[in-house]
Parts: sequence; structure tokens; C-alpha cells
Amino acid sequence: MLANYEVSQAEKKFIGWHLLFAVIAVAIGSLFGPLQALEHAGLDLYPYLQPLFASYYQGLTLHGVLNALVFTTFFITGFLTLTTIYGLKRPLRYPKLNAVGFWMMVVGLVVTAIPTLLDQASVLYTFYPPMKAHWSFYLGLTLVVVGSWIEGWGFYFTYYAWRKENPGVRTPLTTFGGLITMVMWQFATLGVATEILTMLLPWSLGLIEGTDPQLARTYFWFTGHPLVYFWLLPAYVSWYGMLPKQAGGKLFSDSLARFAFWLFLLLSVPLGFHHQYVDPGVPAGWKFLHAVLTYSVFLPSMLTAFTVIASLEYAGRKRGGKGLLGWIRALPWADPVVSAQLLAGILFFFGGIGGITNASYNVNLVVHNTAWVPGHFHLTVASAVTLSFMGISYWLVPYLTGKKLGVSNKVANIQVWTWFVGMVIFSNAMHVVGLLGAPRRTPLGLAPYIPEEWSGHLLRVGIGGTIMFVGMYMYVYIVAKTAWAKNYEPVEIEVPLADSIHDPQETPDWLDKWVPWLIGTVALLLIAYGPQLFDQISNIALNAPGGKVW
Ligand code: HAS
Ligand code: CU
Repeated sequence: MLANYEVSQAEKKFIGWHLLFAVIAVAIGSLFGPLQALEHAGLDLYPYLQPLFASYYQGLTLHGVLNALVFTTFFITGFLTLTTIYGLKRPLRYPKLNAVGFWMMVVGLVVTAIPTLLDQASVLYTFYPPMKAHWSFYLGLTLVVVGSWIEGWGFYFTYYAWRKENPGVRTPLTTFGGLITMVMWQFATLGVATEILTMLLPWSLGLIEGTDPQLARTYFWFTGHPLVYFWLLPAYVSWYGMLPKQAGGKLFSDSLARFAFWLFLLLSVPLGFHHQYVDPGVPAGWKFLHAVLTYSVFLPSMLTAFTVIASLEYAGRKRGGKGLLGWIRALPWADPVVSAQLLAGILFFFGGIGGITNASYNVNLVVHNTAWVPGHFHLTVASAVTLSFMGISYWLVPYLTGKKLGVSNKVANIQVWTWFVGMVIFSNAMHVVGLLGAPRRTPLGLAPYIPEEWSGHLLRVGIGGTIMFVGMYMYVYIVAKTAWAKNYEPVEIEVPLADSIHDPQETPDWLDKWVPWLIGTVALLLIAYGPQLFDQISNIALNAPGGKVW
């Protein structure tokens, strides 16, 4: 059994600040969800919002940046702070360093938000040049990324101090998963850091004339693909390291869990060309290599499905579940913390299948840039990740504040199911209408060419999106009601760290050694990206002047 560790009030407050900014971001970002969904269904509300919001594209930029980039990064750095110190049972080695990182992220958020709110940066969350935002947009994003790096360095120093005091002891699983997430993130963000510092920032400041859009896309997707695993891995930390206990059982295999995390470190980054199958500047052989590597990173998610479901079966049977599937019913579905993560996993099955479909070079040509793609990523980042984060919030906010959840489990469960039902309707409709040829990132409601066969699906997009909006605002309400309650029932909550069936100390030593895995990661990166980066950089052509297309 793992002994408890008292996290100090100051540390809880620090983590709480992360959550506060995360929830504010998602609350604002989600305002645009139903606007887009209803607009697809033929009800365009943007004219009523002027002059506050200029266009569909400004709304879509705010939606993507605040939800996908800001909500996730703040939630993740906060959650990983807890998994680091609670797992290692020691405070941060340099708390001031982490505080610097965090407040740098906050400054970056404000600096990014201002031009975006003023319609000076409606370049969507992928900010492809030659669309040109105000320089402060790029500067702000850089500060957010560098701030997250500094928080990561704070974790490494803490881990190093712990390792010196505890030689030979297996790194606790949740800490281990969190550290790998951060290391992977720091490799991954080298792409976007290079893109912004060598091209977008000097260009938007007028120091250079133009950009090379092809090279910019290569830099962007170097980061953009692993970004999706930066979102996913913290959810996996919870699925492996916490959910088994929350469901009433134990982790089925500590070794498989660690092996999956290592594979994510190794394989998350060198796949970016699967977002560039249609880019003329990347030779087919490199696209093929990245396709093969994409199918390899499918493996650790399959390992995860196997291990997490085996842990859940163990829990369900322990709770008296019988027969082939009786254990599923026996799981504690009444607990919103558990039901959110189970439903997140179920949606992720479909999101994962969609991902495999995208990864196929020839099928990608059918779905690329269609509504199918947002259908895919709402099942992944907005389901596997966001729904898990909602479930995590239902114990984490009471843990940090010492206040009982502001609503009954039943109400929180209604929230969870509302999100799930809205998502099923929305994402299915987006996939289908995408297959029928509907483009993504387009205000379809304004288009004069809507084929008859799209309209029923577009209506479902509107209905599903509106249900999701209700689910999101229920979540924001529950978190706010808990955090700001004046009259509340005090609670003492334990961080739910799962035991594993086998003692982690029996896990092979090579699964707790960093050096070989780091060498492997760098080597694979050099092989999969080195020659192409060299080639594209040697042939750089900074000749796209750029402009404001919105
Ligand atoms: Fe993706 C595009 C391929 C996973 C996010 N993806 C995107 C974009 C986003 C995104 C945001 O190859 C759009 C980017 C843009 O704006 O242009 N994706 C994949 C593949 C996977 C994958 C192969 N994606 C994700 C995850 C994301 C995410 C995770 C966010 C978090 N994706 C692509 C490709 C494109 C793409 C192409 C480019 C498309 C284009 O043309 O533009 C794989 O990693 C998926 C593996 C997952 C599985 C599922 C395993 C199932 C599990 C559930 C267990 C169940 C439980 C519940 C626990 C194989 C682990 C049990 C419950 C009980 C009741 C028992
Ligand atoms: Cu990808």
C-alpha cells in the first residue's frame, strides 16, 4: 500500500491556479462551439454578435486556441505538478522556478488573447503562413510554450533530487508517466519554437519579407502531431495510475503500462508528415516512412486498451460481476469520476479507428480537409482527453479545496452523459458529412452549394453541438460551485493512486532507465526527420509575403 503524503496548502493553491486558468479558457473557448455547429445547421448567429466578434474565423480561432491549446496546457501542467510531488512524496525542488514557468504561461496567454480578441490574429489554431497574425500572437504562444518547459524543468530537478535519495526504487507510475509526457513535449515543441523564432516572429515584426510556407508546415507538424499525445498521455496517467483504484481494483500490469509510455516517448514525434500527405514539397518516401511509424504508435494505444480494460475487468469481477460482460455493469458507474473516464475510453475506440483511417495514405486523400477530421479530433482531444479531465476534476477540485463536490454524484453524472450523448451525435454527423465531401473550417451555412444529402447531417451537427455546450457549461458550473462555495461540507480526499497486481519493484529494471530510451528517441528523430529538414532548410525560400485574409 502506498502511504499518504500531505501536499501543502501553498502547493494545492499553486495547482489550483492552473485549473482556474484552464477552466476560464475552456469556458470562453466553448462559447463558439454552438455558434459553429448551429451555423452548419443553417442558423447563423454571428451577425447578432457584431461588433463583438467579427466572423466565423475569429470564433473558430478562439475556439481552437483556447480549448485545444490553453485549456489542455494549463490543466496538464497543474495535474502533472500533483502527480510529480504526490508520487515522489516530496515538495518541488525549486518551487519558485515552477512559479516563474506558470506565470510566464499566464502572461503568454494574455498576450495571445489580446490580438485574437481584436480580430488581429484570426489564423486558426494551426496559424499556417502566409496568413499573418499580429506579432504579439506569436510572442504570446512562445511564452506559453517556454513557460511549460520551465515547469517541466522544475519536475526534472524534483525527480533528480528524489532519485538521489532513493536509488534503485522504481519511479512511482504516475510520476513516471508525467515525466515522460514532459520530456516528449520538450522534444516536440522544438519544431514550433524554430518556426516562430526563425520565421513567423521576425516576419510579423517586419524584419524579414516573407516566409516559406512549406517549411513552416513541416516545423508546425513536427510539433503538431506529438501535441496530440501531450494531451492524451495525462489522461493515460489517470487511466493506468488512478482509474483501476477508482473502479475498485488494481492495475493489471505495471510493466505493460511503463512499456507503453516509453513507446510514446520513442514514437510520438517522428510522424508529422501524416498531416502533410497532400503537401507537394515532401517526397513520397518520407510520407511512407511516417505512415509506417504512425501505425507503430497505434501499438501503445492498443497496449493501453488491453491493460486498462483488463484492470477494469479485475475490478468489476471483484465487485461481484459475473459472466462474459457482467463485470462491466458491476463497475461503479454511479461515480462520475469513473463514468467519465469509461465513456471517454469508449469514445476513444472510435476516435482511434478514425485515426488509423486517416493514417492510410490513400484513404487520407478522401478525408483530408473535410469535416471528418474535426469529427476525429472531437472523439480524441474533446472526448478521450477532455471527458477524462472532467472526471479527474470531480475529485481533484474537492481535493485541492477541501470542499465536497458542489453537486450530487447524480447531477455530475448527468453532466458526463450529456457530453457523451452530444458527442456521439455531433462526431458521427461530422464523420458522415465529411465522407460526403463537406469541407472543414468552412461556414457551411453561408455556402450556396449545400447538397441536399448533407442537410440532415448538418442538422445533427447543430443538435449535437448544442447538447455538448450544455454539458460543458454544466461542468464549468459544477467546478465553480465547488471552488467558490461559502457553506460547504469539508472533505478529506486521498489522491487515488492505484496499486498494481504485481509489485512495481518486480518490473524489469530496463523499464526504469532513461538513457537508452532517450538515445533511441533522438536517433529515430534524426532518421525520420533529419534528411528532410536538412533538405527543406537548405532550399529555404522566404518568398511568401503573407497577409490578412479574414
Ligand atoms: Fe489524430 C488528425 C492519425 C490519435 C488529434 N488528430 C488529427 C487532428 C487532431 C488529432 C487535433 O494519420 C487534426 C489536426 C488538424 O487540425 O489538422 N490520430 C491518428 C492516429 C491516432 C490518432 C493514427 N489524434 C489522436 C489523438 C488525438 C488526435 C489521441 C488527440 C488527443 N490524426 C491522425 C492523422 C491525422 C489526424 C493521420 C491527419 C488527418 C488529416 O488529413 O488532416 C492513434 O494514436 C489512435 C490510436 C488509438 C486507439 C484507441 C485505443 C482505445 C483505447 C480505449 C480503451 C477503452 C477504455 C474504456 C479504457 C487505437 C485506449 C473501457 C470501457 C468499458 C466500459 C469497459
Ligand atoms: Cu497526427
